[in-house]
Amino acid sequence: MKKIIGVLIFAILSISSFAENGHNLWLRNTGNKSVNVVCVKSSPTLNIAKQELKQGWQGVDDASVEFRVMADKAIKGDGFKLSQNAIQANTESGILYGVYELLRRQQTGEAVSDAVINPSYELRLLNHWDNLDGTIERGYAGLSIFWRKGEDALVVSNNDKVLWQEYARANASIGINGSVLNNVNASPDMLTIDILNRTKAIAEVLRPYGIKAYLSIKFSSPSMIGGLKTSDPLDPEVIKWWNAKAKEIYSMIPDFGGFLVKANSEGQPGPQDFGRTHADGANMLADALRPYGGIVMWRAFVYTPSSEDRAKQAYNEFTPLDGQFRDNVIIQVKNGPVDFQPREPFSPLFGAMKKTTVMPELQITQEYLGQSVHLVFLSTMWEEFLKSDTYQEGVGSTVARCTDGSIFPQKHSAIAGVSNIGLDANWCGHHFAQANWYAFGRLAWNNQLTSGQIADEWIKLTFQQSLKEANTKDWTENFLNPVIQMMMESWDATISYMMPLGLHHIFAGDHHYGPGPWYAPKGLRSDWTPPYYHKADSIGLGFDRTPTGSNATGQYHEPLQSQFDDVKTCPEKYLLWFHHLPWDYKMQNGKTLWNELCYRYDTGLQQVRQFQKVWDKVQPDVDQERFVQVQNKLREQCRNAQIWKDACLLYFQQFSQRPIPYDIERPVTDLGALIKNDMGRP
Ligand code: GCW
Repeated sequence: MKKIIGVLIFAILSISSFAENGHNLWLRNTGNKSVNVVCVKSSPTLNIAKQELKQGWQGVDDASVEFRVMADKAIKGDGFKLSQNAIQANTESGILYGVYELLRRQQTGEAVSDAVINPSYELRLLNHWDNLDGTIERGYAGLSIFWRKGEDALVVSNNDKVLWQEYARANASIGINGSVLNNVNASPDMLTIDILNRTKAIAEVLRPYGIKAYLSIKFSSPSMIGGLKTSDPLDPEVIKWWNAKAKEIYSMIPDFGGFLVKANSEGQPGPQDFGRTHADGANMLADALRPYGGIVMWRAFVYTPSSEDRAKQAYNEFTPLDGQFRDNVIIQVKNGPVDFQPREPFSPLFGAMKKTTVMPELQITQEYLGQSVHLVFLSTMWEEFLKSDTYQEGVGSTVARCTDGSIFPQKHSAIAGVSNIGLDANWCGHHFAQANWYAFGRLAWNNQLTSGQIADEWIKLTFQQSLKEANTKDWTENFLNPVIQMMMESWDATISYMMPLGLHHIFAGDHHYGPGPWYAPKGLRSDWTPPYYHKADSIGLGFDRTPTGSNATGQYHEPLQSQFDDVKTCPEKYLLWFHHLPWDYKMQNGKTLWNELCYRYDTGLQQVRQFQKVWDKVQPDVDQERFVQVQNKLREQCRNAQIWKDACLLYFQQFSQRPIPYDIERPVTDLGALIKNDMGRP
């Protein structure tokens, strides 16, 4: 009897659960129809395009699709012209992108109408913060897929190649065409022959998918590995060394993309160590790469422990250099002026550098947004950022247009995302974190897409079991819509339970996971401690960045400057970013600042509770493996959201001396215990 029941349970389970570990990402579906591909040429890229189309075809049975690699003025860069029976592009990569677009449309039920589809940015890159020993800075999905330590560190195994190929395919399918293979806190060893050989092997796997390899370099490499006495960018020997290094790299990797540089930032060496400017440093490298078509991405993430507001420093340092950079230098700027916080206003450098190419750097890995535990769909944040109006060249000078070449004449245009990829079976640690990788690629391709559309596509590709299912009302109502809604609200929820109303950087320690508004060990530089940012006192809360404070608002173009300065017109989402306000300050809804803060924290927590309900309810439509994993993550997120709420409210209450409104659930943890346990990395 027991045996029969066992068999029965097993049978039921295997019908209802089609085990999936997430490794196939949004590329799970294969087609069931046949298609003829007409293509006169053959090449590694075109062969992949053919194979993908045949494997994924879900259109009319026995249809023919022609690939035409043929120049057309309307088609830009990697763009393509799409119709039911043909894909035309200037480049072979363009054909591949056209194939993925066609397949995505078939799978998501979007019509295939004749259209020219061009990318917003020429260079669409992932930045891996992977170290040579295989660890990943701010990585939460296992070790590196590129590097490892140990005896076989330099062996290129078959498994490596398979994984790199899967990685390349996933990237190509969303339009990503470049990968920086190592951490911006770069090891000088990156440029040694052994590592260059491995880089070459990686580049060879990425190449047919239209992806170029780039490296982060350490500015002091000439003295650290080159035996030179200095790394001064104006020293003839140093220049010679970099020229020779560039030549060596390109002899091995003819399509090498270029360098990414973190210089004079958080202790990294840079040109200022020799009394030179960022422009001197960047230009020297750019000149070395120029003969081969390489570029330099020079980061603007600079700040020192000075009396100047950290949020102002990058602008102060870089705007005077506008116009001094070579045209193959791109200044890479984080979306916000501080550091990938849950929410920041856009960095005022966007649109302000008018004679220099500027590229946005987004962070896909969730360093400050719950790492691989919290379900946070970052597309909504990036959409808000890209659509922010800088007003630098009149109304409509959005960050998107200031960076994609629509406004300023620029030789290149680019965007980068700090990768959330590791060796975990599902690549990203959290199944829903895959949506952020997907969204980054889609927005890099088209910076006008809406997050709603991206979520819709991603869910269909990632969860639907068949095309038939996608078209049913049931699946749409019971699965697609509630999950889209959950994703669309998730960023907002996280802001609410972590840092509402413009609060920022109130994390514990340096792991950046849990709350630590109190964290200020003696001797630590103050701009690395939360009190520097929240400035809670008996009067109120927030960082005064108006003219009575640091005057960071002065870095924004009118009308933003006046709008941010005036507490009545400053968007409430940035209120405490720009203002220090009394606890009894009246919000637009009539509540006091203190009460509003309490309600926001509580709302955020309630939203996560709601996400749990949404997820539990969709169980019948998800395979068991992914269902349980996401369910467990949501439970942990919920517990942690509770800790965020309790920690922040109890801590700030010491200053506000006001009760938490009585209709809100009471804290369930003691502040003393929270401080003592200082919630670490999960
Ligand atoms: O957000 C901070 C991170 C560092 C990172 C740095 C940067 C790579 O905490 O880990 O270092 O930014 O972007 O350079």
